[in-house]
Amino acid sequence: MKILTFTGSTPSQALKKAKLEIGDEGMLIETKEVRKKAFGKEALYEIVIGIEEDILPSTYKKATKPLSQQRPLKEESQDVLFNLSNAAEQIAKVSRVADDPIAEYMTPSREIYKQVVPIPEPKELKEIKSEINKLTDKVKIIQNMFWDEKGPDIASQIPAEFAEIYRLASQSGMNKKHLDELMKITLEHMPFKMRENSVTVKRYFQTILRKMVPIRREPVLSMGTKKVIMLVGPTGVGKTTSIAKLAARYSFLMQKKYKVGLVVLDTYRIGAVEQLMQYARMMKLGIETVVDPPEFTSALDSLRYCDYILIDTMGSSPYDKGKIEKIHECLDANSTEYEVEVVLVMPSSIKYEDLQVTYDNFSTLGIDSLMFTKLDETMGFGNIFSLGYETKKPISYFSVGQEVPEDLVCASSDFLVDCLLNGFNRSKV
Ligand SMILES: Nc1nc2c(ncn2[C@@H]2O[C@H](COP(=O)(O)OP(=O)(O)OP(=O)(O)O)[C@@H](O)[C@H]2O)c(=O)[nH]1
Ligand SMILES: [Mg+2]
Repeated sequence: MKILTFTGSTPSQALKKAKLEIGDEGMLIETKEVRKKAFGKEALYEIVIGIEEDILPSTYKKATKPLSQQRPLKEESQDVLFNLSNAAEQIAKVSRVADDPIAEYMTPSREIYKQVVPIPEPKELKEIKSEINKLTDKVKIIQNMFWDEKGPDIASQIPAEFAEIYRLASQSGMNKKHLDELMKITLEHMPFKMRENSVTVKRYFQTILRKMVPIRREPVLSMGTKKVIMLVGPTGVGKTTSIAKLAARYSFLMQKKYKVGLVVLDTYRIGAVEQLMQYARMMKLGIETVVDPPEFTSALDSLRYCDYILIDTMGSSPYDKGKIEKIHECLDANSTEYEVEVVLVMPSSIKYEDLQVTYDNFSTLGIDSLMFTKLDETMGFGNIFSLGYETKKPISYFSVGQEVPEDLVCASSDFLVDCLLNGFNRSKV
């Protein structure tokens, strides 16, 4: 790989010069401020670009003579182009003759700055120059905002243009390890051309985010097939409300109207059955209650005429192994031919570590998919990404409010990415 440096009064100007000289294929390795803007003198920035020798333009190859044969730099130009591997020796020489290598670097008479590279600057470039400069400045401000607070990890290695999305994602509650992995993938695969500004970087990052989390498409039931769905999860997360929303969706809101039946396992708590009974009455749905596990099979059998059977369970603290065990016993007692799809319902308003503990405790039930509730009550959505990414379990639905049936959304990666980058917006539901 050839290591080349380019200079300019702004980083974007230096980058433009690099692109004119060697095209889009290079990799930006470093940007540094060589000289601050001073009275009467422009600032000077240097960027270091690495490029595979075989893709280095042939015209460029010819233009770069060995340093010892290059012409001296013209006084009026600060455009310096040299090959770092050869320059290593030269830098050693410079440091022997000067205390301040940067000052020497700027001295035209030194051997190291031999070639002036004429940089044609088309009119269009001039026109977009000021826009790019403004953008670069903004990005630099953001970069500085978080660079200071991070240690020497990936955050300090990522280019300035990534600062905005890095900050957004890290403030979203995404697990740090996942975020770093994501940034690494983005950095490795993002075409050099897209790195120019934070808009294209964000667009690319969105694509990667979309692929991060598995999503379960809502199935279309073929003739004669049935679906039995059980919602499990901690207390008060919205299981019963979600059962009511799903029941309304399958019965009335889809193109095909399905027959829906309900089962309540939560018979220990006063009011639990009554809550679902009310919805069942309103929607004229069959409902069965189960007190002991052996009754589970007969409850499913009595709803044999239904296309969808939705099972509400008692809310249990993730640490309450007894209640989870009771649900397990019901599943074990199922002697019908129906497979029960177990959906773990969790609120999006708790942090990733708590989601993980919840998942671990309920995982003994064999979780098939995830449902997140209360998206309307949170600002960060990175925890959802992290749990989906870590468990590889598909997300089936989102609950976005208390209203039955409207506050239910079929999961989609576009919706989730939009929530992460722009926040939850009811009008987009
Ligand atoms: N803001 C908001 N509130 C919700 C959402 N889903 C449910 N709720 C509310 O959360 C509260 C608890 O809902 P339930 O459906 O009873 O929760 P549960 O998981 O069945 O609770 P237990 O049966 O006690 O475990 C109710 O006040 C619901 O209206 C949601 O997506 N957003
Ligand atoms: Mg309930």
